[in-house]
Amino acid sequence: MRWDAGFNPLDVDPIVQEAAQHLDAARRRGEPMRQLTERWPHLDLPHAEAIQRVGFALRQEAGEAFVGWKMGLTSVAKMQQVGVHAPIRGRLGSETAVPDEGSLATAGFCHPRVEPEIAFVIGRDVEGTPAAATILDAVDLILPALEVIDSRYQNFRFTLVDVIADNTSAARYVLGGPGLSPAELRARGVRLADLGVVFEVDGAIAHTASAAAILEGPEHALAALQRSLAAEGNGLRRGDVVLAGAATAAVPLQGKRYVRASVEALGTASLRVTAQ
Ligand code: OOG
Ligand code: MG
Repeated sequence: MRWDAGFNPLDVDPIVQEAAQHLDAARRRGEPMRQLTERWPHLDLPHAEAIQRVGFALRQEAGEAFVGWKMGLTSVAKMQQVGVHAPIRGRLGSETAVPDEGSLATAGFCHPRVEPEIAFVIGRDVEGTPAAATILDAVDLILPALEVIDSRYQNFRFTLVDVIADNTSAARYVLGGPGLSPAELRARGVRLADLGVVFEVDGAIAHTASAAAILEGPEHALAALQRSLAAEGNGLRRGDVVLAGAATAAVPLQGKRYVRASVEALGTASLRVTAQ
């Protein structure tokens, strides 16, 4: 096993190992499973993080590369949709990247949903816990993005522990463009939190939001992520991709043909959807 951060004794706990294997099988087969916390009610947040780590290490063993991080449940719309009211953090893998304007078949997933995102590409390693106001100094590019989420649990229902263990439902992501650097955004006199987000599904507007719906602005999601990494002696690294968390509720992907996220000043990210 290869680990993406320091060793944690929970990583070799047999229940953690078994839970990670179950989730990985559900992911590979596209067959939803029972919540882990129904079977093992004692599972807590450290277990959940360990299950996520072990699950991602299984994918790395199979050749997948770590690309970066995703924040989730950073907006009220998202928290209300899934009934879990705390921001969460997951890992992005190279096999889950879909090119902008690329196509994705819904076959093989459990019950995929799609949501609009704002992504950061990190330009330099981050140390300590910079405030939201200064963490953008470490960012190279801010991009419009889409995320496909696919809970590996039946009925897309889970507790906080379950969803963290399930790598925060991460399934696919699309980085759009053209994007702007934080300096270019500042030069336009625009604040990141003031950008409008329009989410279109099959040509109709499904949801609109302001980027301010993501915590107090997307840079706060980045600062919160860095705080959680720094607490483990880790940090954001040059080249990492980070999703800030959706500003709107997600929409079921099944039966749809085309989805597009437009973020004011940043551009668009889009995805063609097929059944097979
Ligand atoms: C959890 C993942 C949440 C976001 O952007 O809020 C997320 C879920 O809704 O299944 O990715
Ligand atoms: Mg998301």
